[in-house]
Amino acid sequence: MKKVITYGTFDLFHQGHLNILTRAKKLGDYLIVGVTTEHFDEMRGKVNVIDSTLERIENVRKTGLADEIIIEDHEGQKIEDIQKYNIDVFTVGSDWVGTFDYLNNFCKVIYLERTPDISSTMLRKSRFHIINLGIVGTGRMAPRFLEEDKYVSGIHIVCAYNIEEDSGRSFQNKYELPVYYHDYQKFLEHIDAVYIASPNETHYQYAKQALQAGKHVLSENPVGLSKNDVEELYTLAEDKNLVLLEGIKTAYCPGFQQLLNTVQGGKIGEIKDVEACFTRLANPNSRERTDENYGGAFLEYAAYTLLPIFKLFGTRYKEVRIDSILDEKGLDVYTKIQLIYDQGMGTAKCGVGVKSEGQLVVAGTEGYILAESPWWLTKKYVVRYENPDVIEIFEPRFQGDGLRYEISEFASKINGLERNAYKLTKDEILAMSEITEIFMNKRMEQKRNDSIRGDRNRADRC
Ligand code: C2G
Repeated sequence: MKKVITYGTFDLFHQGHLNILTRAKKLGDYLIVGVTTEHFDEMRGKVNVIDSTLERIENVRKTGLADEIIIEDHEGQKIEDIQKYNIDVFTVGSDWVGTFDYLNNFCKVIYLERTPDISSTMLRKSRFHIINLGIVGTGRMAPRFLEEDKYVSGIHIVCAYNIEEDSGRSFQNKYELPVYYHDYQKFLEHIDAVYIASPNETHYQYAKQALQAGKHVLSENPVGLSKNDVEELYTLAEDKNLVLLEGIKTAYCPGFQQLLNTVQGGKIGEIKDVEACFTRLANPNSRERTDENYGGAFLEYAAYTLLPIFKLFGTRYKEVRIDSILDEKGLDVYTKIQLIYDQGMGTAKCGVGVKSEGQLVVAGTEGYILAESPWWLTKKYVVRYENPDVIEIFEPRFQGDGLRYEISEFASKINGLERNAYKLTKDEILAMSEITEIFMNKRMEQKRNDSIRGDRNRADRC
């Protein structure tokens, strides 16, 4: 009996898929079809497959052409399968010519003519219209966004906006993307959605204008500096049926979701303490170290460190205490936020001029979870117990620099595929903005005191 094997995602099953399976079947007596898992597709850069693995398997089954259907979930599996199933022929479409020649060492490789003018990508595009997106701010985040966006189909970056013409122009030259200066409304007219990566204090205004103009918003954190402002933006988005997503990347990373599930599954008993730390020694000339009003450690990293605390203890804390170490300009180089709950406590530490161990520790009554730096991408975490010899290691999937998960969530929400906001809830964002407001008020008060003290010193000298 001649055995044939072929593989595919088979998303939005179409004529091209049917043709290849029909032809593959004719190459032998027994056809095995490998259908990819979401995990495997993500590993190879296909992030927004629409149909679930089960739906895709069902569609292959319904053709009646496969004698056996298997799951493909890891790199290197093809060789294993060929040997395990005693395969004579491996076949795949002509879009892969050359790629699988190495399998000739194990069986015969045949590339079949690909059906022209049809593909899952085309169908995805016709089902969901392409989202034309504009980037606000052409600083450090914009190039990263351009790079990671390539892995999310359905979002097309069409232009950028920068109030500063010089930096806009150099971005335009490098990335060949039209950049609008000065006229934000004109920029908005060309797009369906914005990604806001401008300085902290400008997020709110840009987001508000975009929402008022009927555009979806993905904003770097914090989207507003007071609870009222953030609430206003959410209400505006809800009223207009628009997506407003805050760019706290950790929330969308698959590993972070898995870590939360591990804790919530009860592995370490009842959670009593969550401690998260994120520090980076920023360049002394950087915005974080020089902008006296909107720089500093809190505005840079507090949201990331508060996230696991809110996720695990909720947003109804009893007390909050914020302490900062300030530099000579009054900027917080290191900030510690302590939250007291009925059931436990949380500490969030962040720094831009003080270095510490960047880790997340979740302490429970039966053990603890440790995620080492960069825990905010959550590529790995361990569960440990009283017995030091027992260590469970988790290494979740992770691709690129994490931004693609956030972009993919944004696209899914706009397309109505992902309605549930459990990864980052409005409640959590509002609780963060409440703490941001306390911090900003403290900063303002300290500035007032400093200036009164300065005036007095000057008066004393006179
Ligand atoms: N195909 C085709 N004609 C099309 C579209 C797809 O012949 N118009 C073929 C592909 O060449 C592939 C199969 O249909 O052989 C499944 O295509 P996809 O679902 O796009 O899966 P793909 O990413 O090609 O997976 O391990 C996975 C395999 O390597 C291929």
